[in-house]
Amino acid sequence: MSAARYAAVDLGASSGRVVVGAVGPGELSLTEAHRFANRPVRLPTGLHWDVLDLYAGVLDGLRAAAEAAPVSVGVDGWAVDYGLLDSGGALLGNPHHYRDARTEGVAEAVRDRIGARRLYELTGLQFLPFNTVFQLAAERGAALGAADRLLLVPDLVNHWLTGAVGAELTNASTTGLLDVRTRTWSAELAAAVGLPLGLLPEPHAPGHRLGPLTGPAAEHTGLGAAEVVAVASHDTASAVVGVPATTASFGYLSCGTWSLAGLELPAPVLTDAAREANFTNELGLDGTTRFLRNIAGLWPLQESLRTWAAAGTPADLTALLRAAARAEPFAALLDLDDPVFLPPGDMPARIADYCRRTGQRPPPDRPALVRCVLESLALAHRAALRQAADLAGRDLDVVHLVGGGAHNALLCRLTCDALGLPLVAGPVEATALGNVLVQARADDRLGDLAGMRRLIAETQPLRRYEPEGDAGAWTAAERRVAELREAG
Ligand code: ADP
Ligand code: LRH
Repeated sequence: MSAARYAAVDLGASSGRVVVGAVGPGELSLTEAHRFANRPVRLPTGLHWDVLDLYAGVLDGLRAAAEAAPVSVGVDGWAVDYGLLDSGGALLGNPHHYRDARTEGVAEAVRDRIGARRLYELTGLQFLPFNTVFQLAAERGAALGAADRLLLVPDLVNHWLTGAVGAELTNASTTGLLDVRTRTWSAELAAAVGLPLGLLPEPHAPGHRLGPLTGPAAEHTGLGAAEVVAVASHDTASAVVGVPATTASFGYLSCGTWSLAGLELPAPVLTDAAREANFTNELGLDGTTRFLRNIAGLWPLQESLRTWAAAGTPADLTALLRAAARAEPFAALLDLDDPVFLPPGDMPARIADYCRRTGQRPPPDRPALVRCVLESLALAHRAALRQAADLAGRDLDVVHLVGGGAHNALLCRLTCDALGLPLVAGPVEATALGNVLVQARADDRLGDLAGMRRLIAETQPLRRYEPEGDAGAWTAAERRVAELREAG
């Protein structure tokens, strides 16, 4: 059987890409057809995604992919954000960015009104101020009243490509509106934020066929013969599919703009301890649970690079990482859960302020700042994965780090040492691979999840790290971060 090709659209917070995956017996390869920047826009109404520009990137990418004659197209993207459509199908305004400040205070008020315990019992989700349920409670203006449908971003793209309306389950599980046990929309929660339940479309599982590309999408891309298949449309769910695990006792770090640190489990963990530790139970492929915590990830580094570039003094990331590897270890540390690191802005200034506020010397130069961010991230990785294993009663024998962070050898080394476990870095494009493999399975080319992962492990370049260095130094650093958190 020769290889078949599938087009994967992956919309990340920092960039979007369309890749073509070729899948055959013992064969799996990816070719990038198109990559485009994802540049949020600040309007008087707040911080928005430029969703039409992103969709233009999707169409251009699919047109470039058409040459490979893909059997199908799958779309994944970041979680929680949505577009509202009126009864004629028109988009009611540009979707807000989850980093927009409009949920400040609102999220806490909704949580307190419903009760943190009840929310967790119903949804199993960690409290993040931008969960869809809180964004809806913060909706101002007329859009919600005029809306006929709410579509999460990948579902919106699927709708524009095919006309189909639906809610893919892995992404629906991030909204704070899906009942974690029944996997249907919760009428109680929708009512609690004044959302008419009818706005939420019928959920479907990954593998569901949405139909062929139609209308302008088919015309522009030349892909009228291809079908759109629902994949695990939450990018993190696709990334977890793309983890090249070969044993059952693995932890993962899906590390890009965010780091998502956790375990794959057969069922949710809904204990008080899991809630208090703010762990989430999002849905994965084949009914699995993604038991994980969000960590700030590479965002503080990304925002620092953006700040320097905007000031006319851009930095070269490769050179900077080389210098950071030689910088003084553990000079200053950050509690990356501190809300000051969430919104866009002048991150180097914020890091310096944070250090002053916590009685530490601000990083004296850029390499020191990068070292401080990466060590803090490695410590956050350690804390989250150890806590996940504890809460789930599991032992870990290996950690997989996938996503753009796998390019960052210093981060991989620090994370491996902090955890004291072997770490396998790669694939960088785990999300796109997970997307492609779910399409290939819908095309009867592949079997179970373990088989998909074996194929990735056998075909993709991976780098293995073994723990080195002084384990005691990491324990001492962990204690310092705990003290910073208590003091903050
Ligand atoms: P997202 O899907 O959230 O947009 P990605 O998985 O694409 O994120 O990861 C983006 C991050 O990967 C960047 O912020 C950067 O820190 C890191 N990265 C990408 N390429 C490199 C590289 N060549 N060296 C080091 N880090 C890299
Ligand atoms: C990563 C991600 C993450 C969500 C966040 C909004 O891209 O989807 O899983 O929590 O974006």
